[in-house]
Amino acid sequence: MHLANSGFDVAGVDNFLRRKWVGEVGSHSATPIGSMEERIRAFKQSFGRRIHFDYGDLRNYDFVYYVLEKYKPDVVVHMAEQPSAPFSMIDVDHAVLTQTNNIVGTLNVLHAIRKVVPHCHLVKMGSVGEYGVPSVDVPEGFFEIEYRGRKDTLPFPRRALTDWYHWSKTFDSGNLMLASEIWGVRSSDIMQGIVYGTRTDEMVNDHLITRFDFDAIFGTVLNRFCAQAALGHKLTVYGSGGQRRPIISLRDSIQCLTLVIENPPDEGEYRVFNQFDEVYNAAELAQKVKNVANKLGFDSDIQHIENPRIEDEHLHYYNLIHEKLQQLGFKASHNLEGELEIMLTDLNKYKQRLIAKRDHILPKVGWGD
Ligand code: USQ
Repeated sequence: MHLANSGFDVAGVDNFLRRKWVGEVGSHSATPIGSMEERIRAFKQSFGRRIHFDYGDLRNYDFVYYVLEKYKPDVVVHMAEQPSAPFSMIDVDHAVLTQTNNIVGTLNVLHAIRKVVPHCHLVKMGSVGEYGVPSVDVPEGFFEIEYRGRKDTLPFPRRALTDWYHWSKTFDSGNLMLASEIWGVRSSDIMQGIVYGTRTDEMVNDHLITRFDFDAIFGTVLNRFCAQAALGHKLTVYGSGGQRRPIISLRDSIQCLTLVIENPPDEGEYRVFNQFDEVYNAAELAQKVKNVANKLGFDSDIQHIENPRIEDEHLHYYNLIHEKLQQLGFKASHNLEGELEIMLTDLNKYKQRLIAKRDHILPKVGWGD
């Protein structure tokens, strides 16, 4: 919506697996989401711009080829992946589904770009979780290394977070790098932190609002804490809460993606952005939500529960360099507290939808199960 509103011609592609999967794990979006036809109509009414749409699955190469042939895009923004670590840990079927969906979809996109639109810029949503949590500074993709007296510039080692989902993203990154090297595909690989927020500037009414998951499988930490505060559920910090993660608001994520699109890489270039704004640990995030919620009159409290994940939950070193987006002009558009206030106010409107799925707040999938 932001790109269409900025003058780009936009065509979307989706097979609605996200809403199907959230339904399968028993939950729903806190915000009510209409059909794609309704949403496109509402966008046209508010902004006078038409967004094109095709229903299809990236795992089907013929479909990917067809849709690129139909629109001949200058840019493909690929966000069509299974994005949940807990979902990938449910059992072997979900691990295989996550990795085949993500890796096969990306391979099909790369091959179709090569055949149909070889000069197209691929913007691929990766994850900062591809790096894991190493005890040294993490550069934006590449670093210079000297080993046994010789020097080279190499990809920074990916020792992803501890789940099959984050590893699927590292495999994608390798495939993007290879396509650039052998075919000259130009690509931007976005190592994005955890996104939070209920809206962007284009979400001017309920028909245009984005989905907001808060269940233990598809909800991400800050969104979950806000939903829990709005619901009157204790904020569920996993373990001691020392695990540090980078975060970025939805609004700023869109700002960054727009900058990446407006500043394409050279022919054959594979480049990496570390895309986030601030870093906190889970306990600090819970405290921030609690403070804002109490200020707004919600009765909110924090509870440390047994960590369902196998991860380092104690205070640890974590320093990711993030300069390239700032160099392109990125500036955080707000402070965290301000955005939390907007989220809590928005979520309070949908309290009945939160109450309806209260049973899906506590985690049921364990890494060691
Ligand atoms: N956590 C809690 N309480 C909760 C939920 C999570 O303490 O109720 C903790 C988790 O233990 C974890 C951290 O918060 O250490 C983040 O968990 P998350 O579910 O918000 O995020 P994560 O699994 O790391 O994955 C999410 C998105 C994924 C994206 C990634 C960016 O689901 O698509 O790639 O964030 S990052 O993790 O920074 O790589």
